Amino acid sequence: MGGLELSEKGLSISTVERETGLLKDTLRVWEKRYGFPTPGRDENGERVYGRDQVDKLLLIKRLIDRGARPSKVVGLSMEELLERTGSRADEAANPPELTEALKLVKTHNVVGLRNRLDSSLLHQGLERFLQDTVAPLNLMVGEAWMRGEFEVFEEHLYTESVQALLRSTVASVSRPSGSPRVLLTTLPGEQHILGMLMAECMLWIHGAACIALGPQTPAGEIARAADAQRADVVGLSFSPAYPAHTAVDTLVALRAMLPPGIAMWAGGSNPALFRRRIDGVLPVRELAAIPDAVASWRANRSGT
Ligand code: B12
Repeated sequence: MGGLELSEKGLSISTVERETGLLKDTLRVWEKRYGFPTPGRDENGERVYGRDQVDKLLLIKRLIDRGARPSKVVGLSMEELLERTGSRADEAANPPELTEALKLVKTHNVVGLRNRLDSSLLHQGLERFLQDTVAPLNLMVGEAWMRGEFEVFEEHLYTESVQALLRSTVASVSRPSGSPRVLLTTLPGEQHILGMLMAECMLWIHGAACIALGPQTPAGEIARAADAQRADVVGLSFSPAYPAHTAVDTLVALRAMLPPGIAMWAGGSNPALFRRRIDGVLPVRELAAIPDAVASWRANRSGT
């Protein structure tokens, strides 16, 4: 997924830290304590990791985020990790129309995929489509990529198809006069945009107005845009791939740049958003929490 810094020998420890969210120190300690990961060395004696090791580390991280102890999971095989993370079991439980959509991506049938998605949208309506089709499909595409079943370009085919459909739908429901006015973007380095786009759809459905800046806006620019656009809320999206410390540091810095009257919402499944409270920043774990966030903002604004 995305342009990784893959030299012929493998990935540097910094890249692995960024991709997995596991600190360099943790990677070194595990190597010594549990005999995994097992990096090679480059010509300068620096550690280099293979893609297969990074895939395993992502699964280990996921189990640890759910409360597992490193001593119980770091030594497991890929098979065992897939079982424990539920990737295998989930696959069998997927609704057939989602499995079919995934097959259409795999066979590069973009027209078929668009038709499949259009039809689900018409049947389900936008809100259910986001929650019951797009959200689980994102997970399935991510899992398939982790099992090595999807190429980068296939993921791009998927993202582009969903993105095109959501954008055209948003264009038909936008009401510029809604409130709150939410400025939406991601921070530099965050290429995942579906979360932001899904949040935008959900906000429109619930009567808010969105100003979409697209992805990767530097904090200073976000503050200037919020002022120029008279935004009530700055909404940012963080995928689990985004480095935890950068997310927290930048949220704190941006909070200090924005006037107190502008709220900040940080959405997405990045665990850093939920580990510890960040003053003046509302974490939004899932789409279903958006209506409450909007209602609380309105209640505060009207002083009730
Ligand atoms: C498509 C995709 C890509 C595409 C993105 C294309 C694009 N233009 O968006 C590409 C190919 C570029 C890509 C790249 C990478 N990806 Co990727 N990607 C995905 C995938 C399949 C879906 C992406 C997505 O947008 N998800 C994020 C959103 C939709 O979900 P969410 O965070 O749970 O957010 C929900 C709510 O919280 C809410 N929400 C989100 N934002 C906001 C904001 C506000 C304001 C509000 C109110 C609510 C809200 O809405 C969402 C609805 O469900 C996911 C799989 C997955 N499980 O998500 C992997 C995934 C996120 N990627 C992953 C990885 C590792 C990467 C790469 C590091 C891979 C690499 N080796 O290069 C790069 C990183 C690129 C970068 N620097 O950002 C991992 C992250 C794992 C981890 N723990 O670190 C995942 C989880 C896949 C996996 N299972 O391993 N990826």
